[in-house]
Amino acid sequence: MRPRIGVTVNDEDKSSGRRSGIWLGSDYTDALYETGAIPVVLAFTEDNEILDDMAQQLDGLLLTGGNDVSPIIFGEEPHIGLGEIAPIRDEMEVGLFRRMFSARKAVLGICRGIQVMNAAAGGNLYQDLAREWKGTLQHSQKAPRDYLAHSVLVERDTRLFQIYEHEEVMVNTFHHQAVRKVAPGFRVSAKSRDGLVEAIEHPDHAFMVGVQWHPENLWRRHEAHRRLFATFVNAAANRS
Ligand SMILES: [Mn+2]
Repeated sequence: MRPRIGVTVNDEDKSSGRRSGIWLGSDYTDALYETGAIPVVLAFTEDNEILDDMAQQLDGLLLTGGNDVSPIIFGEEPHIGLGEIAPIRDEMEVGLFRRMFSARKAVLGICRGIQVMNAAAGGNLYQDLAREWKGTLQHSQKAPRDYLAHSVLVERDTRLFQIYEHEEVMVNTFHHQAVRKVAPGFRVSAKSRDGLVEAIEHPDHAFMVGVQWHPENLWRRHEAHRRLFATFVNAAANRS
């Protein structure tokens, strides 16, 4: 059976600026179809009973990219460089993540997704790298989505290294927030050359991985990035 992977969405269509809808780049769902899963696109709800059922019915969860994460989740006031947030999305993703984590089901967090994962598990974030981070690399590339803009250094004894098989991996980068304090139980699996956390994982879970880059824009041309989705889907399938 193909595993059912829940996929979270944006509350805005960036191409039209339209509100009160749902929007999701099809690169995510194509990656899941390609690697043998059924993507289940999750419309917004804050109903806890629905979230209970949702988590129970899903084999895995893909937390996708999008707006900034509200600092309320990690107990901070909004700093001056905080961008646009999506409170309903925050609420739903944090609730769903915690349920999937407790059930030890597979979770992959991408960009905003690694940030939600880290904040929901008790870590915190840089709200705005330009103001709060002293590194020198550009993390918001001004290049096409599939351009490999900077390298990350992968820790050898990690799940991520098993997938990427190299200590140095080229990635794209579209973020102005990032993991600051890593959540308890998680570990850093990759950093950029200016020392920023670019990937985390939980060593006690079969697949609990967050990456700051956007593999959904890279898997068509780069096998290692495709393998990230394939490993995630396999882990979800083994539970279903
Ligand atoms: Mn980056």
